[in-house]
Amino acid sequence: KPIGVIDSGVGGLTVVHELMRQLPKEPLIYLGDTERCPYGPRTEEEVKQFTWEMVHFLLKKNIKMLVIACNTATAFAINDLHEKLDIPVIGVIKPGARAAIKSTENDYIGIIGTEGTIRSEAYNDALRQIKSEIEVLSLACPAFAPMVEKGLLEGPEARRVVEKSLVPISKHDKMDTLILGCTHYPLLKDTIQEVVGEDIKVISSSEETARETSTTLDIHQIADDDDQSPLHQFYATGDLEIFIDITQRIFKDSQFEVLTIKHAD
Ligand code: DGN
Repeated sequence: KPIGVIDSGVGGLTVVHELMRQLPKEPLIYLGDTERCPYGPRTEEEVKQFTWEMVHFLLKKNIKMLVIACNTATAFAINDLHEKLDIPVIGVIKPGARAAIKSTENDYIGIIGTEGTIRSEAYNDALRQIKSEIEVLSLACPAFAPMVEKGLLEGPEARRVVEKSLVPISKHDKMDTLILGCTHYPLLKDTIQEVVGEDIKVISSSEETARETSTTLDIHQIADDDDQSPLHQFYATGDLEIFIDITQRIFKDSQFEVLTIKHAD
């Protein structure tokens, strides 16, 4: 049985990339709701409804586990999903918070994410549950995910948008760790790192999320050993041309082949 992975668009592919690296035998089914991206400005109700629609699509594909590779959907829907689904559900916020706590040396952490994620304060809660004295600085960057969905990942225009958006935090002298609290942002990581400077550790939740997926799998069904090269399936709700282009760019240096990309009806 495959592991299902969802996101509002292409961002969750950064988590898929890491899942494939850490769990090379596991077949994955990805669904990106590219048609309705971004989720950031939407209401909690809308995000919940869209997330459930994606989950129902994947349940029909018989997934054994669900990874919500979207911070906005995790912030608004994870409790509901945990409660109502009888398969394991992994979000990206707790793993992201854990990675940041491991990284910070002065307990001063910055978070960038969508308006929804920042408004929900889900990261503040997750960080303080691990360590109560953490200082948090958060900033919504609504321009980033739409820019990534267009395939603009580097170059002068991307740099201009990132610089402008990060002004409120880029001169901060205490923050030593910055969480990329949206799965689209690792695709802009080099530009973000350049703008905030090399003294700040810029971290994403994908490694920790894949690790949590792997530990959870230990107690559930792991793929058969003879499943050497699993067949991954990638679905998008919107335009396939741009989805294929971005997918090829994300997986270009990878030994893994993206085998099928289909439109999710
Ligand atoms: N990739 C999604 C997240 O991690 O929150 C959100 C992107 C968006 O819909 N704006």
